[in-house]
Amino acid sequence: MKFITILIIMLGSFIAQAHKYETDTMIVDHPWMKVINNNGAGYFKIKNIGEDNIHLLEVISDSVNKIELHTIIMEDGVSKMRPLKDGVIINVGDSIEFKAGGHHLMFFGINKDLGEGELMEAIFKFKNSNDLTVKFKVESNKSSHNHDH
Ligand SMILES: [Cu+2]
Repeated sequence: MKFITILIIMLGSFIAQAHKYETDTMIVDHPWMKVINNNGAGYFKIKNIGEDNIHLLEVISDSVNKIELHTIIMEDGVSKMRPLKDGVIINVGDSIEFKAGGHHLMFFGINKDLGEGELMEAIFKFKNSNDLTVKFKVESNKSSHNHDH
């Protein structure tokens, strides 16, 4: 019984969560976000399937006053957030996961009412390729994010 329950939860979350954005050179998999008051954090996985390195410079959105790319570093045994001012480079064939405890987006000043499960549009800006519009799905209720695609 427990197994079946878990299976149903997993299937349900798979159907509800799976969304991705694919171009000739990259796959952005399952962008999702947590919202806390007017701020939030964004997560996704980006894979370079092209023949050149990809340089993600920034992410912008009409729904957010300011978006920063952050990473988390350990300093004297304490984890601290640091802005990635030069963006992030994804080498050919590599993928980078933006996740809790690692690289992530910070959303400062969300100016739109976003309920659980709703989508927020954002634009990824790259140094060497076209902009990519994606939608972050609000999943604030999730404490962790364990699922397979
Ligand atoms: Cu941060």
